[in-house]
Amino acid sequence: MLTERVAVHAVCREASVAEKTLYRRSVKFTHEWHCRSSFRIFLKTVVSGDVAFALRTVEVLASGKWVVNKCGLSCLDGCFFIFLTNAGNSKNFLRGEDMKEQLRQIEETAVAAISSCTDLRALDELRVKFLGKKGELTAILKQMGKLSAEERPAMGQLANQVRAALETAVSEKSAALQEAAKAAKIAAESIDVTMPGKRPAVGRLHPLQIVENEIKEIFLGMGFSVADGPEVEYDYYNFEALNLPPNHPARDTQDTFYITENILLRTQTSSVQVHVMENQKPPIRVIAPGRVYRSDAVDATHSPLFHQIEGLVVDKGITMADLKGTLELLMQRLYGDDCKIRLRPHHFPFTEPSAEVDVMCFNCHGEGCRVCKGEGYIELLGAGMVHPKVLEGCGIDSEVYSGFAFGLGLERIVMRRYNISDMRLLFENDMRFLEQFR
Ligand code: 2U9
Repeated sequence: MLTERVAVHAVCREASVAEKTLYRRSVKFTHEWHCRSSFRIFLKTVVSGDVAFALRTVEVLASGKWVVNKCGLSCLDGCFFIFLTNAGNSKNFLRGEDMKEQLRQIEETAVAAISSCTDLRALDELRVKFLGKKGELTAILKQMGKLSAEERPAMGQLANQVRAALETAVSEKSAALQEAAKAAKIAAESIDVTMPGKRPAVGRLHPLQIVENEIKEIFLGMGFSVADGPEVEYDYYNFEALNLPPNHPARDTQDTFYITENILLRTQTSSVQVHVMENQKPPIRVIAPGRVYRSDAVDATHSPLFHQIEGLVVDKGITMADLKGTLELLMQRLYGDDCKIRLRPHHFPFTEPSAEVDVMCFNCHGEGCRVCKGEGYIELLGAGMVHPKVLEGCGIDSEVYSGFAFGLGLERIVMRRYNISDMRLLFENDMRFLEQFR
């Protein structure tokens, strides 16, 4: 078929100028010019100056190698010039084949990334990256206009297929991730109802409290009340009212914690009984448990803070026999019915007569052993008949009323009962020690 010859002049600033002979009418040609860098190519009629045909796409490949191919050109007359300008972006021209390749690559990359996605946030980022308004697929579709009219329909269909494939991949992955998250949540929150319950940590009573409660119960059973009073006390109630005049050695500061000239930490709970006698007319039957303070160095048997339980009975006709009977009952309740006590004459300023009270050794029952150092008895408390001056000082007529009083150190009883050799164990709050007691 004869065709007119047309001349195509390739004007390429950097490439070798190439002139190729093309053929008219349904001209189809493929030529390769090699340029050093990517260029933009225009096909344009020279004679009429206007485009006698729609611009045809040509591909200038990133490698600088470019191809003018399969351009269905029809030209009235004149010749074609190919102007090469450095477009800087060979992507402005897209051959159908390359667009297909890009779509295929995008689908391959996206589906791989979506399927390896591990969380919903990352999945959404992928969705935006590929399918978003500024996504990679959209970017390609925006170049559809540069395709030939013949290529666009098929390319559009392919692009839609790719979009649909990616949207399906995203929605399937999203459903799978949501299902996995739900399953993980259920697993994390699931409980095995057959598991045994967690026993709540329950506290226990301190051994001092255990023995104090036991002694309180014994005296409550004898008709006593429990009295309480301040630990920071006036000198009067701690000493003077107990027939301990000023300058008495017991008042020495090496034995007592003074806060001011006449305010101190009580050295015995006797002050509580004084308050009771000031406020209550006989009969009086009280015990006064509580903390007391003495300026002692800490060692296995001494502590500046320790606990006492004192007792006081004031009524008409109270005698030493009442005192002995009460204390013997106390010890029998603590150490057994066969327990006996013995009184040894002693002196306390606040009682007359006074006695040290020994309890039969609960280990050898009076025979003598290592525990009682061969005595058969162990000293546990002091007692006596309330001194008349003390009664009078509280407004109680000592001609009408009499009374007895006693005082015991709680630590001493506890250490004996539980065979504790060091008093410090009672105050250090070591759970290994405390957890042994119920
Ligand atoms: C009043 C009158 C008299 C309380 C008594 C003792 C004997 C006694 C010590 C035992 C060990 C203190 O803890 S300890 O160091 N106590 O020996 N106490 S008579 O006499 C009183 C109490 C209050 C109004």
